[in-house]
Amino acid sequence: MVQENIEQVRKEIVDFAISNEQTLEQFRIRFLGSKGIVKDLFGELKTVPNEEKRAVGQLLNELRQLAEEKLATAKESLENQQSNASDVDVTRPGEPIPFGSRHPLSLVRSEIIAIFERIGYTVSEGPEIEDDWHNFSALNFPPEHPARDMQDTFFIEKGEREIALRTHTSSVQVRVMESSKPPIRTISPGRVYRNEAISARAHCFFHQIEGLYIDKNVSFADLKQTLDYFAKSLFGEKARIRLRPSYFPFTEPSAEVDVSCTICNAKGCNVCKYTGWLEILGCGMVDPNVLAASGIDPEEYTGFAFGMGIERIAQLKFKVNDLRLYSENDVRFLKQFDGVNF
Ligand code: 2NM
Repeated sequence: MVQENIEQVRKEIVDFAISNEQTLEQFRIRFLGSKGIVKDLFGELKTVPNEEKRAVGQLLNELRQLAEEKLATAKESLENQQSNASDVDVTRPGEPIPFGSRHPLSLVRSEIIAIFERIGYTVSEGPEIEDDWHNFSALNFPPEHPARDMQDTFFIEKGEREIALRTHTSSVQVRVMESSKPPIRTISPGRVYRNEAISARAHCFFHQIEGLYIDKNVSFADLKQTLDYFAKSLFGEKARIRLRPSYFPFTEPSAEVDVSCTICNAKGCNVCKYTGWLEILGCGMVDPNVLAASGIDPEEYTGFAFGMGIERIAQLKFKVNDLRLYSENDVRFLKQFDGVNF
């Protein structure tokens, strides 16, 4: 019976294992060749009674299709195996992933923090969005001080509750004084905001580190000694400092601090404008009003504070002449700090 033969051949086609080019060709010849089984079966169609021809013909067509599909699929998968084998070396090591480098401001911040940690300072941080109390009032800024103007400060809310982007990290130190008892030795690194037009020498945000030391009998001499230690640690043993009288609302007396020019060793060059000195920070004895506002008794305690711009220090260390470079993320700038470490 042709029908029985067809069923047997169908099984044979399904079970036939094609594993390489030889078996592929054997399969083709056996089932689909000009003298192959499928052709033979078609030849037997004439022996089938007329009323069954149609049904048997249909079965034969399906059988041929099955064989053709199996041949095509096997051929394709063999070809894929070959191209994989020739093009891809699975043992080849991967492409190396390029490492980034640390940002110069991050490098300088880490170095400054490490210098103060060696003499017992801890790091404190606080919010960038501040209220008027912590950014201005507690720091002895009078109500009409120009820094409280929209022109200098980015205000978020005006009126009853004044909320602004902090203009210095002294606001963090007010929070530390409010929440802890002396002795206090802390440095506060962070981003601060000023409403200024962006240029090579000014930006609407920059980074500060401010320091605060409060205890019984803290003196101006302690401040000078601390800053001298700091300047020598940062710029080398040859570095010297000098203090010039200045004014800040939150300190009295106040001073600006210069370091001997690290470029020309104080002989005079265009970086120090032939003065031999570079300005690096501001400082002073914390005003008794600030201590009192933050809940510390100025009769019992005294303290000093100082503040510096990280961009300014990085500019001196790395000779960066345009502030905008720090925030443009140009890899040609950033990759110059690859491998720099403190
Ligand atoms: C400076 C200069 C002088 C300063 C003052 C305080 C606080 F909170 F104690 F009042 N923190 N930082 C200070 C003093 C900052 O930056 C140029």
